Amino acid sequence: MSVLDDLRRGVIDGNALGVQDSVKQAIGEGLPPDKILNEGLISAMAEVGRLFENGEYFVPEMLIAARAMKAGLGLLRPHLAAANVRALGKVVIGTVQGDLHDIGKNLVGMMLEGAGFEVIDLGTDVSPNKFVDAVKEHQPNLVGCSALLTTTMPRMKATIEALKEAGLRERVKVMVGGAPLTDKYASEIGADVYAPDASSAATRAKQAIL
Ligand code: B1M
Repeated sequence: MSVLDDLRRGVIDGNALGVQDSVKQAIGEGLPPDKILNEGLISAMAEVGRLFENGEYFVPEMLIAARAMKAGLGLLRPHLAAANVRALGKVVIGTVQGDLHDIGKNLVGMMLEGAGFEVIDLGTDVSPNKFVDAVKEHQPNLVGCSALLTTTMPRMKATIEALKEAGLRERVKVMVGGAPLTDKYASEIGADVYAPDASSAATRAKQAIL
């Protein structure tokens, strides 16, 4: 078994220490960080999602797998970011109000860092006002909103409206993403950029601000 097989197995089994060991080993073997991310961690979480959808995994197993993945992400983060030293711009990112899913948002944040952005992560359950306050404080080029639930998608529109009301909308680009979103929905709510995954998020964020 290759180290990436071990890594995927570790995430699927929710073995956080094993995942950390595999990430360290993969880095030690000189595998590119984006390969460890895409073919290890992201690929394993896709399998976890499939197992959940097939009724083979339930919420506790998902949560344990998610924690294992995050343990690996923590170790990988500086290696992704290290490739680029000069910040291309600043991004404020968060998962919208009512939504606690952060794995995809964290991946997007890491890919943005890897692409050379400075990333300010507001975490999960971020209210429109908190996004507004962060834009005032950090003056980013781009605001990134993530949502994984159909019930929380409307909070993206509320965030864009709050930026308008605060007179900040023209100063920042807004990028949205998350599994239930579509390009069409992003346009309807007035977002500037929609990205279906973490790698395209990095590319499209660059295109949007450069
Ligand atoms: Co939840 N969950 N979950 N969950 N969960 C989903 C999303 C769900 C589709 C599962 C299902 O039913 N098949 C479903 C949503 C249904 C819907 O709304 N249509 C669901 C549900 C219902 C729930 C609860 C309500 C369950 C319950 O309690 N009954 C609950 C809600 C809690 C809350 O948020 N208030 C809940 C809870 C949880 C856990 C806590 C157990 C855990 C989250 C742990 C965590 O994030 N820390 C969890 C998980 C892990 C999942 C699944 C299995 C996996 C999500 C994930 O991490 N995917 C998910 C099922 C699935 O996706 N198949 C599911 C991997 C990640 C890499 O992908 O997040 O899509 P994703 O991110 C991608 C892209 O979407 C994109 O790039 C990322 C990387 O490529 N992207 C962006 C994301 N954000 C972006 C932002 C951008 C650009 C691109 O720009 C800013």
